[in-house]
Amino acid sequence: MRIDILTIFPEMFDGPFSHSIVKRAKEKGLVEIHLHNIRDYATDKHRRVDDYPFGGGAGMVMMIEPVLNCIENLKKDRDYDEIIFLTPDGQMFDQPIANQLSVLKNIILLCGHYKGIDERLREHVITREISIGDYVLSGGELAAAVVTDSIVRILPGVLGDETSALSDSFQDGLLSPPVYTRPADYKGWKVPDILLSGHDRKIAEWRHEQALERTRKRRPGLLEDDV
Ligand code: 6GU
Repeated sequence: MRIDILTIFPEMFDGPFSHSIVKRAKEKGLVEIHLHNIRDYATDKHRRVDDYPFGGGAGMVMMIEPVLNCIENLKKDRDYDEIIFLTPDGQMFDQPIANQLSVLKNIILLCGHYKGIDERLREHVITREISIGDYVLSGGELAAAVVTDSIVRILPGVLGDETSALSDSFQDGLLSPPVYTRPADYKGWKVPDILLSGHDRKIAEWRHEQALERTRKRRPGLLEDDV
């Protein structure tokens, strides 16, 4: 899979993509992540990427031309399955959307800034709009990093233990059950006996019950179908 990220702050991605699972996925050649500085596609001598809103008001608006130049340049070399704009008024991101995106070949993630981007880009160029939650970030970069991480970790071959992504919270619509490691007794804080029993079927049943119970208590909405 190939992910092209369009941003005015490419350095913001140095951290999240240089460690852990995303780093390993890149090294294994399972994902290519390309960062593009929108400012490099500005057309005037000041390398301007934003301008005042028509009709007045506070805040600046990202201009069509630098963004579109960058996208058109990428489209010369390959077709894109989705051109995604990260924005707080987009569709709420969740595990099913991460799963959908993870089967695509080429996607673009556009990070917005200022008051937003010229609406005509949204009408004519953007194919999908995603928000990562009901709060406002300074820009789309952190959201793009979140979306990228969630996609990359479920790409086939990325996780060593092929089943471990499947047992994630949300992957079966439930929260994950509690987990424990050594010691079995920490100063009187004991691990549930069932986990030490060696009885695989009973352990699986216990984990499923715990997952259900935890979901019922913390996120009952997840148990109602399609709400
Ligand atoms: Cl995608 N962008 C910004 N700026 N803020 C957000 C967001 C995105 N998702 C939640 N808050």
